[in-house]
Amino acid sequence: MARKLLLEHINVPGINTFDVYRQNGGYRSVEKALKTMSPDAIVEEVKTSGLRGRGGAGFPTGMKWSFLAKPEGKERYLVCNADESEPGTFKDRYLMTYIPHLLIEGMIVSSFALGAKTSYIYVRGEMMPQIRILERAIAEAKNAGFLGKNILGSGYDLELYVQPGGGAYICGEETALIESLEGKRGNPRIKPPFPAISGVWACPTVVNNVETIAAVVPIINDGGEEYAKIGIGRSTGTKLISASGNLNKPGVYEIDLGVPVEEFLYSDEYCGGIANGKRLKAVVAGGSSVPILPANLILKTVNNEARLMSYESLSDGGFQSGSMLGSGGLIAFDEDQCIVRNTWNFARFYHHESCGQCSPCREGTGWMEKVLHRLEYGHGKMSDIDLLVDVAKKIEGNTICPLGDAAAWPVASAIRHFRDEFEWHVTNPKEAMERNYGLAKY
Ligand code: L3W
Ligand code: SF4
Repeated sequence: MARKLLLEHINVPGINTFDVYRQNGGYRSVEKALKTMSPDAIVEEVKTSGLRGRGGAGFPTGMKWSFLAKPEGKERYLVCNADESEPGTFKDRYLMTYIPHLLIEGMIVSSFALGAKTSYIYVRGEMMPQIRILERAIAEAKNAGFLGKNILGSGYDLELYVQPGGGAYICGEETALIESLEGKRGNPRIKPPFPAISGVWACPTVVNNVETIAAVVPIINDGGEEYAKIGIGRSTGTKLISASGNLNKPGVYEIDLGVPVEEFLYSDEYCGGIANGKRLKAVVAGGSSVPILPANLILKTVNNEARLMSYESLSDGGFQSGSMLGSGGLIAFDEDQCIVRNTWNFARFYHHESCGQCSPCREGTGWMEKVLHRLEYGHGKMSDIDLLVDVAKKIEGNTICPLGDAAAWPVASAIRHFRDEFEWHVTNPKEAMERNYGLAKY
C-alpha cells in the first residue's frame, strides 16, 4: 500500500473543517515552525527534502526560496498558483476541495519562512466552489489564531487572501498570474527579472503550486531528510497524479516518485488497467503541454529499462523518445483513439489560450490548429504533415513564455511517433471521417 503524505486523511468525514483537521494532527507544522524554528532553518529543511515544484517545471523549491531578494523597506510576497487549467490536470482542485486546511497550513509555514506578511492564493476563476471553501477555511483558521496578528503569540503577522483568477489558462504562467493579481490583463512578462527579484508590485515574490506548498507540511512535521528518503534520485517525495482517459479507475493518486509507469497504469492499487479490455495506444504523462509517447515508449525507455514515474525517467531519451512528468496529468489513449483528432483538440486549446503577445505563438498556434483541422476533416495534403513540423519548430524556443513550447511539443511528438496515422488521414479521408464521426459524407 502506497504511503500518503498529502492525502492520508482525505476520507475522514469533516476533514474540510478546522476542528476535524486539527483533531487529525492539522496545524502541527505551524506550531513547530513558529515556536521552534527560524525562517532560514525552514528554508534549509525544504532544501534538504529535495522538493521540486509540482506545477510542471520541477524547479527545486528550496533553491527558489533562497533566491528571494530581501531589500530594505520592501514587502515580500508568497503567491500560491491555484490556477489549475492544464488539460488532464485536476489534482490541485481535489486537494483544495477536500482538504483545504492542508494548503492553508502550508501557506502559513511557507510565508513565515519567506518573511511574507501578506500572501495570496490565486484560484482559477471558474473554481467558484473552491474559492468559497478556501475563504471559509481561512476564516476558521483566523478565528483559531493561526492567521492574523501575532499568530500563536509568536509575534508573526500574516494576512492570507483568496484571489479569483482571470479566467484564462495563461494566467497560470507565474508572471501572467502576477499581472492579473495586480489587476491587469494576464500577459506574461519577459524573464529575467524572475519574480524572486521583482514580482507582485515589483516586490520579491515566490510563486508556488498548490501541491508544492501542501508538501511543506509533512516536510516540516517529519523533517526534510525523511521526505528525501522517499522517491528516486532527484525525484524525492510523493506526487499527486491526475489520471484520466481510457482507464478502469481514473482519479487522483498519490504515488511515491519512482513507481514504474506500468505498475501505475495496470495495478489495482492505481488505475487498474485500460478500460473495456482494450490495448494501450499512447500516453500523455504530464498534462497536455508535454510530448505524447506511444505505448512501447511509455512503458520502457529505448534502453529497455522500465520507465518510472519520475522527473528523470520520463524525460529519458529527450524529446526523441522521452517526455516529461510536468504537472502529473496523465492521459491514457486506447487503441481506438485517433491521434490526429486528439492533436487537433490540443492545438485548438493552445490557439484559444495564446495571449497573442509573440508572433510565433499567436500565428503559429492558429496555423497548427487550421492545418490539423483540415487533416482531421479530410481536406489535408501530404505536405501538411511536414508543414506542421516546420511551424512547431519555429514556435519552439522563440516565445516569451512556455505556452509556445507547450503548443508545439504535442504536435511535433504526435507526428514523430504516429506519422502513419496522419498519412492515413490524407489517403483515406472518408474512412477517417467515418471512423471518428460515423459520417461517410464530408
Ligand atoms: C530565480 C532564477 N528564480 C527559474 C523559477 C521561476 C519559476 C520556476 C521554474 O513553468 C512549466 C512547464 C510546463 N532565479 C530562476 C528562477 N526560476 N530560474 O523557477 O521556472 P521555469 O522557467 O523553468 O518554468 P515555469 O515557467 O515556471 C513552466 C508547465 O509549467 N505548464 C503548465 C502547467 C500547468 C499547470 C496547471 O494547470 N496546474 O501546472 C505549461 O507551460 O510543464 O514546464 O518559478 O521563476 N535564475
Ligand atoms: Fe503569449 Fe504565447 Fe507569447 Fe506566451 S508564448 S507570451 S502565451 S503569445
